[in-house]
Amino acid sequence: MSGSVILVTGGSGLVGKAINEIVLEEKSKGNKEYENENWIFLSSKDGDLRERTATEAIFDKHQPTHVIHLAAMVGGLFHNMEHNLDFFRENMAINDNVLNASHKYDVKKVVSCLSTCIFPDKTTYPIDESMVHNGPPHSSNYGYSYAKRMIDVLNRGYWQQHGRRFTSVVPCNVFGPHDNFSSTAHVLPALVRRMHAAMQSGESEFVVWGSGKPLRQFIYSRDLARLFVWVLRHYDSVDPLILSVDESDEVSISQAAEAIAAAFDFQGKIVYDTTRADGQYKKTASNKKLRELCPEFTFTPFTTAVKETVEWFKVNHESARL
Ligand code: NAP
Ligand code: GFB
Repeated sequence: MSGSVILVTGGSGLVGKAINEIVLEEKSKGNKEYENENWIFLSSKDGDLRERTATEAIFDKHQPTHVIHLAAMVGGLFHNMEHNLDFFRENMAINDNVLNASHKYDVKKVVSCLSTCIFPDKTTYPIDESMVHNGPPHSSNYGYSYAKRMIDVLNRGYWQQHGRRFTSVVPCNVFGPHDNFSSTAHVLPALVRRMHAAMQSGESEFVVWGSGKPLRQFIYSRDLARLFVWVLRHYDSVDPLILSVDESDEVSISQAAEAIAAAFDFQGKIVYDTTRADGQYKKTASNKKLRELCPEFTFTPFTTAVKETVEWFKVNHESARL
């Protein structure tokens, strides 16, 4: 897309950093697809996207032709449970401002981000793209879920009323380098941070919260980044597209904890604190539509991705988001 200006909101986060790395790698390899493309990765320091004037100032400054919209208030189960109102209001404001500015500044295409955790809690499996609005989400994260669902509503409105090509992708749980490893984190980065500390202090026992029984599909941030770039270039439907590993790649929280323990070579005992919530038991999503569109795509094996993330954390933990 020579001459394009691609604005990535949330460009300093887990997914944004992965896209940045992929773009730099492809440009350094001389990949012609990236020739004369200007990629701009934003953080909140560039402007608070909850504010309409700050949002429009960013669009006025950069005049983007394309937008990958990642910026959001994001967090794991426990952070969602305690802040559903904030998750709803902040994400509603960010999403309305970014899509309105994209329309106002005549952006050719926007790819926004939903999540497989926003689907109805009572559902049949596997979940597919047609089910986004088929019932209430899980109670633990209704704020985030409803705000994300409104992206799809806005996209359909901008298409019907203005012919705008605004679409969305639906990743499963994402992990990798540059993640948020703090107390508001998702399970994998939280376990990485806590396991690293346990190794440092020579603990013989490691506590995983909940029963360890819930099931999750985890996608490596670098794989998601590649898929995001493909969607930006080649996917032209307004309908959301699930970007997830296969149903057969689904693992339990216990298996995920074991993989992290193996990556750290932790020899102690893993125990479970069942006084902590489990959240959704499963949210198994089908990637059938993606597989039909990108039959050649290969995902990084889960244990390989965990090992790379753990190695990154060991080297960068002092500058990581803790
Ligand atoms: P993240 O690491 O928490 O990064 C969030 C990004 O949004 C950061 O760049 C942050 O900027 C920016 N941001 C937050 N509030 C902002 C505001 N008010 N104004 C401007 N920028 C703001 O999140 P992530 O995991 O990369 O998630 C990226 C997208 O993927 C989100 O839309 C999320 O909903 C979606 N998603 C994530 C997962 C997952 O498991 N992580 C799963 C499915 C979907 P600062 O760095 O300056 O704070
Ligand atoms: O990634 P996570 O926090 O959120 O995973 P969800 C929660 C599961 O991991 C629960 C267990 O079963 C927890 O009991 N777990 C075990 C832990 N140890 C820990 C730990 O130290 N920290 C955390 N956080 N969990 C989120 C949604 O659901 O999925 C968000 O709430 C978001 O909105 C995200 O969309 C992708 O996968 O349950």
